[in-house]
Amino acid sequence: MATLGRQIVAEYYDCNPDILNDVAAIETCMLDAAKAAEATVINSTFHHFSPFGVSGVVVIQESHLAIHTWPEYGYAAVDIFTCGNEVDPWISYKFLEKAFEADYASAMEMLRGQTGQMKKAEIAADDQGRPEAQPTIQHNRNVWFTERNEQIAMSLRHKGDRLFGQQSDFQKVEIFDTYAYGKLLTLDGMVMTTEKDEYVYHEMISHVAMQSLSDPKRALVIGGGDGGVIREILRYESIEQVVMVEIDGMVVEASKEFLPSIASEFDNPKLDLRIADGIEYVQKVADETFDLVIVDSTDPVGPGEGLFKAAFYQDVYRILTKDGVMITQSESPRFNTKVFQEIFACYRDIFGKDHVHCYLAHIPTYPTGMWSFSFSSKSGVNPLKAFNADKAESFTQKHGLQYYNAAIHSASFALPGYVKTLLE
Ligand code: SPD
Repeated sequence: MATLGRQIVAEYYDCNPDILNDVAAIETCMLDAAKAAEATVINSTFHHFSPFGVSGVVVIQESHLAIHTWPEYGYAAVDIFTCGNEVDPWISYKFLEKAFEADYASAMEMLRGQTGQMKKAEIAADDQGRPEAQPTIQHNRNVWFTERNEQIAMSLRHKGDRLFGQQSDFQKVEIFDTYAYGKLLTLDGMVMTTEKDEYVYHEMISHVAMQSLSDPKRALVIGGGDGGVIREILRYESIEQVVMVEIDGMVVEASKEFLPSIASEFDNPKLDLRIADGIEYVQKVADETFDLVIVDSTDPVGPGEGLFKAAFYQDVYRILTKDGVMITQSESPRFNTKVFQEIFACYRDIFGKDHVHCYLAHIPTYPTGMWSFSFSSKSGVNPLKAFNADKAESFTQKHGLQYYNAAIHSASFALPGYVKTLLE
């Protein structure tokens, strides 16, 4: 029977759930399945959905391959539609069975568009007598990384291939190449930093304290495996030593290889890098050791969870010198409201209500764009009074900082009404 096309409707059971929940892996599998059947790929669009699952389509010159995955069931539903006789859809079907590590797969083929049942209209080709045009086919990949909670999502389009992707002993470490923000480092599916806006976070977590302290000599950085914080702290001549305690050596190594502009100071002789658990480290440090402690944690899931607990901050308080300051990233007031409120309450319990200040910065690649930091001081150093605007401004100019400056220093402590209310 003559038909216009063939469609295979396929089911894959007991697949590898990690593959089914990985948008970059699914896109690659589907592209490779199309290419294995010698189809010509034109376009691909893939999205990750909440809380699990990937949907996407590969448009081929000979029709399409489409997929929806349910990682929680190890199940994928696929359809492969091909026109003409050049491409065999069963090759793609078989390819995907292997690629998804399916224990069981089934499929049925439908013949689409029986030509004997249709009348073909004479439609004039728009070639005006010219020889048939041979369009150049350019594959346009449309693959998105998405960070989300149940109500809010932030997506970045990337080039499709993951530059780095490994499960460490602590978390999934991935690096993508995004169109708008350059290379992107994610941990367990959460944005940590990107090449094009990292300066906001790293300048604001470092310079607000450094410009409020007089001659800080010893700094401790907990986390910060991409190297952005130490890069900023080590700009200061007063700093004699920076101890950095990062739990995951894989983050440091991946950053050195793929984010060299951020991970640029790992060879600095003032740096004492320890791949270790920051919570255990602070327990062993002597009282009043550090002038500055910066907690550049991940979000409070996985290895970052203990860095949001009172016991850890009690140790940080103890190891700060008399006028010492602690800075933390304290999440987004909108995206992580509960954590934001709880963590500030915790700091106030430990440092005293008037010794804790919240400040904000605009970070485009973090969900909601608004991010908070905390400034907590042992003796009541006030970040608005203690800093010298002229000194801060000349430091900014000398080092070509891109976000921090004297005006931003003060302005960042001005809080919108709803943020003040959350903190009350
Ligand atoms: N959701 C992002 C929370 C911030 C995590 N730390 C960023 C690491 C950058 N050095």
